[in-house]
Amino acid sequence: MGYGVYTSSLVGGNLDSTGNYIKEGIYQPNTISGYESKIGFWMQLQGNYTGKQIRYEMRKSDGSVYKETYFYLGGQTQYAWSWWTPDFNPGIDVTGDWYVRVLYDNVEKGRCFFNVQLLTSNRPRLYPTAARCFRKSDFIQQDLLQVRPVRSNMEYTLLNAPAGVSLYQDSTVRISSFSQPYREREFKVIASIGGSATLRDTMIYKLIDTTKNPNPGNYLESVELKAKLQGFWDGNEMNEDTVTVIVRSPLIPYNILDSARVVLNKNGYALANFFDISSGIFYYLVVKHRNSIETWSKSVIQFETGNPITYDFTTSKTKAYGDNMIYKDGDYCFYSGDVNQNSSIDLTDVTLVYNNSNIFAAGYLATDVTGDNITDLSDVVLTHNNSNAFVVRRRP
Ligand SMILES: [Ca+2]
Ligand SMILES: [Ca+2]
Repeated sequence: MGYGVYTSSLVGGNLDSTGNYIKEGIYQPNTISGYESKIGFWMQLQGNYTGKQIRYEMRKSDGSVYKETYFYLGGQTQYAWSWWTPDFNPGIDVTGDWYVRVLYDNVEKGRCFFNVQLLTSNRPRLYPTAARCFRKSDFIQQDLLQVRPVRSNMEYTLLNAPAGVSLYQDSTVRISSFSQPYREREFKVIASIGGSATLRDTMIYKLIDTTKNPNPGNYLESVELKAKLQGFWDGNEMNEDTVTVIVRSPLIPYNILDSARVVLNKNGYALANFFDISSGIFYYLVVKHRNSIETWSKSVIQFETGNPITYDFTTSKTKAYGDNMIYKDGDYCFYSGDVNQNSSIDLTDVTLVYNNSNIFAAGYLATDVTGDNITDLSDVVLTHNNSNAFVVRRRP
């Protein structure tokens, strides 16, 4: 499990032989700390050796067999490989002096070369004690995570964990209950050395509530959003910025059911994912931005299982509830200028922008309604125009 780049310790090496009957190769990796539970063997043979057996033996330095595995070469391929997942506790027993013996089953004269790779890592790796229980579609109530190599200063954090999942005494994942509204839910445990962005590992858990109907709904729901921000859009490109996409109930009081923070790119696109809603049910889609008027979808929408839906605000002002958008350079845009996010653009906002423009305030500020990281007269003018037009939020 986990992300990132493995550091491969290459042992063995290439063997180029034109001799008769290569029966055995001995590869001496010397001392290796194999912290991986998975050891990769990879072999390339030139010639058709379909059906031939390749056997790998891990032997201790005294010659005794420690573990062995084998596989048969498939047809029509010159390449063969095998993953071997020993059932021993990784990071302990495999450490030491040992070697790999590779046996060929009657491989004929030819040119052979192969690598045996041990995958090890310089960064901490997480191992679930109950790993087998956490595979897809399984659900257990507790798992103790172990980290190898043993490090001090480890930090454990949960990411996107649903309610009921907690970390106990740092490294024990506890799932107290799973009466969730969704059928599937993924969450992550991240272990890092002192919060390091690189010296870390991620364990992914997938919880599946098999009591819930798998179809429709209760999966990840997504919307491909297109929206433009009036001040940020110059008719050619938009200055990128973060927005919050909110999914609300279709009925009074239109409760917030889920939300996602995404970046609208220069074309006004963003993909927003939601975990706590279902397909086949109607929702309002709401977009909030630091200095735009909160804008609601014209009417309720439905998500689809398995495919993102598309919602494009830019094609018509009628895409917004109350037709609450302004046309600018080819696209309909969210009104800019609600600097204090009180759902109206008025003199208060103009004053805030004006004050910052007097000192040419630079940086990521709410008063920068054009998104160019400077608050100046252009921001004042835009906010002032929308204030004169009494722009306010429109919602059901
Ligand atoms: Ca305002
Ligand atoms: Ca500006």
